[in-house]
This record gives sequence, C-alpha cells and structure tokens, in this order.
Amino acid sequence: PAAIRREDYSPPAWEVPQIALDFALDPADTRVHAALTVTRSGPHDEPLRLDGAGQTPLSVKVDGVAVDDWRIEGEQLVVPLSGDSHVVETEVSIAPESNTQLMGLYASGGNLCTQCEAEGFRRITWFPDRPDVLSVYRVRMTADRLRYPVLLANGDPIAQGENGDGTHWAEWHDPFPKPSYLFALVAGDLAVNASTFTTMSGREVRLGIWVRAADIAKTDHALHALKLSMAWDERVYGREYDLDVFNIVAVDDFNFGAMENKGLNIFNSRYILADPDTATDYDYDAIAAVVAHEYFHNWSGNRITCRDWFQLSLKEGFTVYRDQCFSADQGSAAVKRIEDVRGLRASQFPEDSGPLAHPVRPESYIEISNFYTATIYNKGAELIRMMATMLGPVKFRAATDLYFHRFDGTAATCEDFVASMEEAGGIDLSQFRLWYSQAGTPRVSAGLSHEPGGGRAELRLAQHVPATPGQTMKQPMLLPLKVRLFGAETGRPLTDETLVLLDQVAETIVFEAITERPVLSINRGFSAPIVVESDRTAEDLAFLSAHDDDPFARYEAMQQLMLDTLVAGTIHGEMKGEAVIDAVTRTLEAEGLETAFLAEAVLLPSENFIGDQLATVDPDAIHAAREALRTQLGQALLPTWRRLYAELAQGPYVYSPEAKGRRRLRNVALGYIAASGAEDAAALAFAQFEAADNMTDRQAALTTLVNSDAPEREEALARFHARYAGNGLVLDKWFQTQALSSRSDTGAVVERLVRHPDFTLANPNRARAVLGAFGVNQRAFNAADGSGYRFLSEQLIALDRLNPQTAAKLLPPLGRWRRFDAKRSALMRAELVRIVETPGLSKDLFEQASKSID
Ligand code: DPP
Ligand code: ZN
Repeated sequence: PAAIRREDYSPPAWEVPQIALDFALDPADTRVHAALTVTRSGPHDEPLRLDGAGQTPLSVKVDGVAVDDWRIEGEQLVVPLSGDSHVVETEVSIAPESNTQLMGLYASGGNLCTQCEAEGFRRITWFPDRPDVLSVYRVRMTADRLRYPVLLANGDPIAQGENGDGTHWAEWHDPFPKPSYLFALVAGDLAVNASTFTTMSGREVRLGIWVRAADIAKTDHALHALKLSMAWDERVYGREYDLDVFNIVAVDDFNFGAMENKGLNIFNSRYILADPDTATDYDYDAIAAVVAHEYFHNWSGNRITCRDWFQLSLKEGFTVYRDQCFSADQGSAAVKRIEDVRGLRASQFPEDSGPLAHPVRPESYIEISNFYTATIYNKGAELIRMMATMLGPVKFRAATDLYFHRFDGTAATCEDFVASMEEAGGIDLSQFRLWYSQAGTPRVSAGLSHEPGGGRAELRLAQHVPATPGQTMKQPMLLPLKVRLFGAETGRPLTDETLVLLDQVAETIVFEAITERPVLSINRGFSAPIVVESDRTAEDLAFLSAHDDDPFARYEAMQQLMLDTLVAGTIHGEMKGEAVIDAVTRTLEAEGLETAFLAEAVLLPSENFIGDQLATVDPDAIHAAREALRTQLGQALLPTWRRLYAELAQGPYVYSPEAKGRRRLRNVALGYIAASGAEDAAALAFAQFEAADNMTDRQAALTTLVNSDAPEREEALARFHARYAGNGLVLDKWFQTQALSSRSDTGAVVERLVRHPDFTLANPNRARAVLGAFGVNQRAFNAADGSGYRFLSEQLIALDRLNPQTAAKLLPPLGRWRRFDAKRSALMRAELVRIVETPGLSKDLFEQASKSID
C-alpha cells in the first residue's frame, strides 16, 4: 500500500456546499441515496472524484438525469462534469449487519449507528471524504417503526412521521457546514435521560443521553459531566454551544472511546454508563473526562476542523489539553497532573523511542487510523500546555480567542494555531515549531554546582533529542523548564520559581546569593515533556520528596528515588530499599497532604517504566526487584498500612474527591499488606471483596487476590463472574484483571480466557481487555519461550479479519523487540514477519507490523 504524504496536499478541486442524504435503513440492505451540490473551485478541468470503499453505485445522476459516463478508478468514482455547479446523485446498497470493522454504518446490540472518523463516510456513500470539504447536511431516515423507534442525526430535528407500511421517518438538518467525518446517524430502540442547559446568552439547549432502557439509571453521572463541561467551556474559553439539541448515544461496540459528531456524539458505553456497583472511581473520572473531551470538540474540532489528517493534533492535542484542565478543576489538580504524566510515560514515551515514533504533525501515513496515537493526543496536549505556560493565562486566553475567531468555520492547520499563539502572545515561536516536526523525547542533563561560601550556584543544562525513524539529525529545541532551588540545611526555598527557556544545546544558568548548599527542583509541574537526567543523589531526592512545594516535583522526586533503587536492584539482583522506605515513611507522616496524593506518591513505578530505563529489558529481574521492594515496603511499614487501612474505612459509598482519595489510599495500603506476606492478607482482601458497596473496593480486592496464590482467588473470580453475568463492561474487568496478573501462570491463563464463552474478538472492549492488557504485562508477555508473542500474533491475525483498526492498535508491544535480549528479539521479530506475510492482511496491521520490523 502507498503512503500519503503531507507535502502532497492540494485543495479540493470541487466543493460540496450541500448534501441531502436519504436512508432506507435495514440491517441487511440499507439503501443510501445522496444528492451532492457540487461547485468547481477555480478554473480547472478535473472531473469530480468521490471516495468509496468497495460499493458499486446502483445509479448515478447529474442534474436529475441518469448518466453512464462515470468510471471507477482505484477506489474512486470519477464523474466528468461540464459546468461549474451541478447536483450529483448516487444510490448504493450497504449491509450494516455484516460490517465487523465498525467503520461506516454498522449494527451494535440490535441498533444501527455510524463511525466516520477518519474515513468511514466513504463506506456509507460516495463523497470527497476529506476533512477540508465542508457541507451542510440534510438527512432523511426511514426505518421499521418497532425495531428502530428512535431516529437521530446531526443538527436539529426538522420533521417526522409515519408511513402506512409499519415504517416511520425523520428528517434532521445541521446548519453548520462540516466535514464528512463528523456525520452521524443512529436508529434504535433507546431510552433517553433528558435535561436542559441554558447557555451564557440565555438559549435553552435540550440534552439527551440515549441508552438501552435497562441502563438509563446509569446515565446521571455523564449527564452531570456534560452540563459541567458546557459551563466550563463558557467560563474558561468563552465558548457557547450552538445548536438547540445535544445528544449522546452509548453503544457497546466501538473502536474509539467516543466520537464528537456534530450535535450527536456517539460513545463507547464504557464512557457513559456508571453506578457505584459497576464502575470504579477511575471509570467515573474517565467518563467525565471523555464527555468533556467530546463536548469541547464542538469548538476545537467541529467549528474549526483540520485541513488534512496530518493536522490531527490541531484538534486532538488541544482538546486533550482542554479536557485535562477541566478534570484538574473538578478535584485535585496535582493528582490529575501526576496521572496525566504517568499516562504519557506509559504510552507516549515508549512510542517516541520505538519503531513507530512519529512527529506530532506526521509527514506520511499508510492508514490514518494508525495515527490516533499517544503522540498526536497526549504529546500534542503537552505542546499546547507548553505554549500556555510560556504565554501565561491572560495571553493564552487572548490567543485562543483569536484562533477561534479567525478560523471559525474553516479547516485549519497546526501552523494556524501556533501563529495565533505567537501573534496574541507577542512571542517568537519559530524554534518551538520543532516540537511539531521532530519526533523523539528530548533528554536534558542537569548538573548543579555551588561554591561553598561563594554564594553563586551554576546550573549546567544540556539537551539531546534521540534519533527516530527517518530523523537521524535533530536540532536543539525550545524547552520551557520551571526551576527552583531549595536549601539543603534549612529546607527553605532559595529562589523564586523561574521559567528557564532552554534553546541551546548547552547553557549555564547562574544563581547569585545562594547561601547554603542548594538542591535542584527542575521541570516542576512537568513543564516540558522530556526526560531529565540529573546528578541529584538519593539524599537530594529524599529531601525534595519531603520539602518541595510543587506537588508534582515532590511526587517526581520520590518516583526518581524509587526508579534509581529499582534499576540498581534489577542490575545487581539485590534490593536495598532503605532510602525508599525512609522517604515513604516521611511522606506518610507529613502534615497536610491529600490522601489521593499520598496514594500516588507511595506507588512504585510500573515494570514497563523500569524496563524503559534499561539498555536491555530483563523482565524477570525487573519483576523480582519490584516485588522485593514492595515486600520490603510492606513489611517495614506494616503497622502503618494496617493503621491506614483501618482509619480510611468509610461508611456508605459517596462519590466525592475526598471519598475517592480515601478509597485510593486504603486500597494501596491493602496492596502493601498483601505484599508484606502477612498471613491474613487474603482474608482481608476477600472480606473487602464481599462487603464492598462499590466497584472500586471490590475490584481492588479482586486484583489483590488475582495476583496471589491464595485459595480465595478462584472463589472471588467465580463470584465476580456470577454476580455480573450479562454485564459486558464489568466482565471486561474480570478478563482484564486476569490478563494483568503478576502471577507466573498468566500466559496460560490468557490462552484459556480467549476460549471462554464470554470472550469475543468482535467486541473491541473485550479484545482490548485481554489482548491489550496482556501486551502491557511485561513479565507474562515476554515469557522466555516466546509463547506470549505467538499468542498475541495469532490473536491479532484473527482480529484483523474482523476489525483491522482495533488489531493494529494492539500491535506495538511486539515492536519492542530491540529492547530485549537476542533470544527474545528473534522470537518477537519472527512473529512480526509472520504477521506481515499473512495473506489478505489489512493495510492497518501491515503498516504497524512492517514499520516495527526494521
Ligand atoms: N473520537 C475520537 C476522539 O474524540 C476521535 N476524534 O478523540
Ligand atoms: Zn478527540
């Protein structure tokens, strides 16, 4: 398959200012009639080219007259046109019930729904399926009245009625020109949780969350989050909602988390449905974040869309940044930042240092679905955050105002956004633009020296951007680093927090009047998405973990101390945990720290993250080192963990930041009690499992047991499965917890799980619950005999036949082969070769696997 390149962009030859769609909906044979008003853009004699995906037009008309001079070229329908404006009509037949890719129009749980981003609309009808063609849509749907009583589409409902033959119809009109990837329709048997929101200018918007009738009681949290999001975007960005209705539909089979279709968001049900018995605190937070994310897209994505898919981060990076800030405002900003950085390190850093590394604005792709990545989303959000940091809140708001005003109604580029920041911010971002074009995580070395008695401290900084595929030579980047010095003796700050803009390969920053030995606090708040290599000692890190006034930096110092300890333990095969034990003890005893922060601060880095620090990953040695440190922490602090476990117990379930923090820390304490080897640990976990009145506590107890060899393990798994039979989202947890288990038999367990009657590759959530979780289970996946690699490749080849997009997203663990010993490398690479050589492979999986081989 051929690569599409950014430099080949050219504007569309034909615009489509209007489209009228008429759907005769039927799961086996849906007829789609499309009438496109097309206008020639400028003088040229190109024919009209419409994208399709396999379907044959049943008819083609130009200005009402059937024509036969059309032709199919590759995947395009080419229609010669003589004038500058015509109406082109096509009719096609599609079969939603046999659409297993879940792109275009498909069936889920007996209902019909769509997913068009990025290139699903071409599977519905012939159209110039590219984001810079903006059209006003009118949609008419006809469907069986009993089977599909609810008919929804983008925009506002215009009319509806009954036909005499048991069918009914509805018509929707969306006045805002939009690209085809934002088209949506839903036909189904759905109940609604309805409400209203009054916008800042006093308009009343009708809100609806549509789900199966049985799930209606689980929609209040999402509805509440939607209202909070609408108010937040008005208050923080001055953005008001623009239609009279805003609908969300939840479906069980969905490739993404959710989709921001204009006025009709379609969600993976896992990001809508919640009640205390079935959803964890983490799920509640994720629901609010995704509801906010999709809502915020109404401006950052829909009103201003992307010129081409290379600009994807224009909407995704900015919208992730917006949803992160929204979530930070709902609870603890410090804990939210810690969670986001942990996520970045778990998903984006490995991507940026592996075979699939790409810039935030890529130069080429084979299949655009493969570029919905942590780099585009999460590193993209860090870019926006760095600009916000450099501009400060007032200028950043002026810059987003300018951007929204200037580009409203257009398909814009990342460059348009940066230029708005530059203009309203009054700063030069020429060098900063490298963040969009250079892949790889910059590394900064930081060395602080001090002349005793001399009063002067020097901070020597040097940066290095590692080579990435296709980019061997890198230029130095602009790195905004928040820095502060603390006195080692007094514990007091010696300087204000300063924003250092490192723009050279190496620089020295001088601090005067430093009267005691300084300790360096750097990249505070994670002001730049980089790796810092400093010469700070274990003592300095322990000091900062107790004294830094920036909560993120405080957390970071502890993480670094733990990481250094774990790396040393992995290499030397001996765990010296005293410094970590001391630091954790002091943190737990410190005054005034939030419980949720404590829970984060005392948690050890993941096995994967430890692996990322090593030249060659030794999964068994890493596992042993981490377990050893966990055991030492568990044993040394056992009375503290027991005290916390008792003190943090709560009465009946409440959902509040405070209550969430208590649950989190209490469950961390439970984990350490189990790690200590205490004889009553399994009984404690099982009692919690049985008594829990919420999923957070029940799942935490289950996880503790699933990681253990206790006899209660099987009993808990069986009870959990029986209790939640038929609840797909909770069964996903049952599968995932087992696939993530730290036990040595997990490889054998996942082989059994995929043969379990509840397992199916047809549902992306279920596939991810087993294959996605197993792929990040470093020890189990990297079993020395290669059985984990073989298992994943076989599953991905099978999944590719159903759903290439989801299969391709699960491939990256196999691409880590360079990071392992020769034997594992060879086994892993052999599976990549096997995948690439599979006949009939999708271009999705082909691109990921072939790029991962070399
Ligand atoms: N639905 C995906 C998201 O919101 C793609 N736009 O990020
Ligand atoms: Zn998005």
